[in-house]
Amino acid sequence: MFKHKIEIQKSKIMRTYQSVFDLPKLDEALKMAAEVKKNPFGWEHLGKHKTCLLIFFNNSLRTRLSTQKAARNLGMDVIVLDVNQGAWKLETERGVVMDGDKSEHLLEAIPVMAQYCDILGVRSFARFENREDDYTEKILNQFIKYSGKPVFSMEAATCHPLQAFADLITIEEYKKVKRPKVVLTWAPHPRSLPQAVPNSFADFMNEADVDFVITHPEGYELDPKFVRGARVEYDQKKAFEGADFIYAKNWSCPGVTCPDKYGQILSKDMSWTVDTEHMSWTNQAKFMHCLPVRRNMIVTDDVIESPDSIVIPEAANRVVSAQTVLKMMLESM
Ligand code: AN0
Ligand code: CP
Repeated sequence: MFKHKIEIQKSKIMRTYQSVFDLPKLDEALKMAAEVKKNPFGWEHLGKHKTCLLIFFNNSLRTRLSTQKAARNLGMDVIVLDVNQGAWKLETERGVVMDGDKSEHLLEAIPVMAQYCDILGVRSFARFENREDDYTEKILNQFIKYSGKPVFSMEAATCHPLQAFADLITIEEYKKVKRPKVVLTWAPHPRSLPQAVPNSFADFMNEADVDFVITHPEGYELDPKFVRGARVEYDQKKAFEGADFIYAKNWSCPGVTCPDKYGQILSKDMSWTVDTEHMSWTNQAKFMHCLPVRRNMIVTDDVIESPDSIVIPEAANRVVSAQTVLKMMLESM
């Protein structure tokens, strides 16, 4: 009896947030998100006298603003640090003779930053230098290990779980059938982008009650740990047939079927750009994208401006996902 109680208590503890598996239970998290959306100031007391530090190694518009808003709704103080603007240039490799332009080591910077806050958010994209470093989340895991504080991901090397949670919240709000067909489609882009968004989207869709299909040109196979049992369809038209949601995103080569091409652009095939003809193959699907999006590369003006585009409510739900996660982390402290 006693042991059982302890186990239940333990299962509610959320010390880190880096993937869907850190949420206690997805259906409970979704219910909590709906409550948070209805009553954003209902938990203002939780963050009183607590400081949230948001550390950005990369650019951001949505994550930067929505996470600050979420933390403030919970009564927290927020500090934002753009590491590459105004802080010392950081060395991240151990054992390096630091005689170059990097003045400080991450191994001091992390515990120092942790002195000034109660909870830390980190954005650190894939570097594409070494697949193993990226896929073992070398940077984020150092924050978890050396900060001694609760840490959450604001897009790390392989996952963007605040985005994917917001995406699932949005799908729940807009779905017209109990089990909608959701299609993740690759689309062309001029620069090499990480796999974090599609990986986390797959992670969440595989745990949700949806019919999930992934479509992309050959060579763009996502890591099996994210694809799991999902259907992969190389024919984009077949994948789109009967879809209720189209989720477009570019990603670079994940290096699964071609390890030497990790992080590279394998195709710029514009026939994959989501246009009105693509959308006509669907069941009047809603169009989604995490943003920022390159118009007329990923999606045409007509599609993103159409009444079926839900990219703005999707971005609005970034506050809800961040606030739900921060609330659960504060309750675990
Ligand atoms: C980033 C990416 O694809 O991971 C961030 C998306 C939220 N996108 C760009 O760098 C354009
Ligand atoms: N979707 C998203 O995370 O956007 P930002 O890169 O602007 O934060």
